[in-house]
Amino acid sequence: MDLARTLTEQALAEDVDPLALVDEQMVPAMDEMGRRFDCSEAFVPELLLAARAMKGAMEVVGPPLAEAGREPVGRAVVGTVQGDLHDIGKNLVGSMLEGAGFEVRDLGVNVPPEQFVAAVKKEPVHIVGLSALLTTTMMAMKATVQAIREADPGGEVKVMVGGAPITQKFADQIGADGYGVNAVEAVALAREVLAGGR
Ligand code: B12
Repeated sequence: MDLARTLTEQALAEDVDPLALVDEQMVPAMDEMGRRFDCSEAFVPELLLAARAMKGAMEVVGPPLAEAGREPVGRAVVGTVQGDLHDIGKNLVGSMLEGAGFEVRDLGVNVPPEQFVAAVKKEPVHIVGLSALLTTTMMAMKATVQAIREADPGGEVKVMVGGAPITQKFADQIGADGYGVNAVEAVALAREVLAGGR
């Protein structure tokens, strides 16, 4: 974690674009860890180390990413759905939204539907981003979309979904307003929502 932090600080000191650092170095590195895990070249302890390294690097790269934005352009709530503890992708989505100028409230991981509902009731929110990495938690995503719809019958709050097992088809099935394959698409979706395109 410390090494990742130091290397990230060095890269930023050398004027490497923070977005390029995330997109071209950090995300592909995590993808590579996923590939190794899939073919039993890496195991849970290595994954945890990689996740901690990613977290440390994100703590360094997050503020400059956010600075790249200006006045808040909109409000977003993000969280990983109930039963799911994966937060790297969700954190990336949150940081990228901040980078795009959104004010982001991160509810964390293992977030029950009622906590998302409480967050959208508390203050006006343009968009909610739900993340799920386990096939077993996809149903919690469905329940969360339903709960938000019931709490917001006028459809003011738009819901976007993402995470490795999520597809456009699944997003349509559960009635989400949008699906993004990565954090870059999450930003594009959020902008589209603000522009009234969804
Ligand atoms: C790192 C990791 C872990 C870490 C998580 C650390 C952390 N703090 O997040 C640890 C070791 C804790 C872990 C635990 C487990 N894991 Co795990 N894990 C992974 C791994 C290797 C990488 C996930 C990751 O961080 N990817 C990098 C990020 C950047 O990508 P991402 O999350 O997909 O996010 C991107 C997009 O999906 C998208 N996105 C994500 N969220 C959102 C939201 C919105 C709104 C939008 C638009 C886009 C979006 O944008 C992101 C950025 O580009 C994956 C394998 C893989 N290839 O995905 C397995 C994986 C997800 N894990 C898996 C499993 C089984 C588990 C465990 C059950 C293992 C166990 N037996 O204990 C536990 C579950 C714990 C729980 N209850 O959640 C399986 C899931 C299988 C399945 N079909 O459900 C996978 C696929 C591995 C495998 N091939 O078996 N895991």
